Amino acid sequence: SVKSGSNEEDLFHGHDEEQIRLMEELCIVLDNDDKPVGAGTKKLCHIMDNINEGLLHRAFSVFLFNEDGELLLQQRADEKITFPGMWTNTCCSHPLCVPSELGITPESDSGDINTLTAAVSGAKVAAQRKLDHELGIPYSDSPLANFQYLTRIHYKSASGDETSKWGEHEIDYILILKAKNDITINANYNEVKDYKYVSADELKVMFEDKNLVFTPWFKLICQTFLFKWWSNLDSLDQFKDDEIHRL
Ligand code: DMA
Ligand code: MN
Repeated sequence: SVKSGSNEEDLFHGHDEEQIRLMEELCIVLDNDDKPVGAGTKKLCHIMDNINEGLLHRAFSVFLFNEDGELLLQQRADEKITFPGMWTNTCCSHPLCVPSELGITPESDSGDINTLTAAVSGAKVAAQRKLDHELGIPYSDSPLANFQYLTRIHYKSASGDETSKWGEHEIDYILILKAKNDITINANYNEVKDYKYVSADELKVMFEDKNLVFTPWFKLICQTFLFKWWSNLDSLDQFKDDEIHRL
């Protein structure tokens, strides 16, 4: 019984028009094993009442490192409906329910939609699109072949306190992008309030600052995997797996 939000006015009250419009995007709805079972609007997929009934969707998280091994962080715009103003990894969003982002091509067999290979290639296409949309990073600075897929993370989190109407429940594809040149950035301030490159030590100092708030998925990834990956950027293949880590 997926709810469309009992009171439309109330759900979107005071929110940004552009961000409300983006809630019409079609996300990929999943079963617990990451198999696509349908399409759901970004709005329906992020309503906590639906999440609490088990609604799950596909997402990706990009970690972009510059040539000095610093990680590009972003602070989410205050206009974001979910997790506004929070610091997080370079870019996150959802592969949409379109062939290129489901990872199917005209040559694909009908069964390919259920393969990890297809899902990974769809996530990379979506990642390239959103690096451009959020940070103005041109496609030439994010060639699909340069994304390294590492693993999947399944997590659930409310946006704000437990009374929050919005939240996340995703299987999140982790993609690493190691820049081979200076990356052009032209931030879209409807998406991103601020951004900065940090070393691992600088990030740890940020975590001590009580004025800064971090997204729950970024904190989970930091607590589990990030620093291991970060100190082995030249040998990331050892961390690649076919698992879904339930965090
Ligand atoms: C959703 O990110 C994806 C993850 C991994 C949390 P988001 O809220 O930034 O998505 P969008 O930019 O599409 O609003
Ligand atoms: Mn989501």
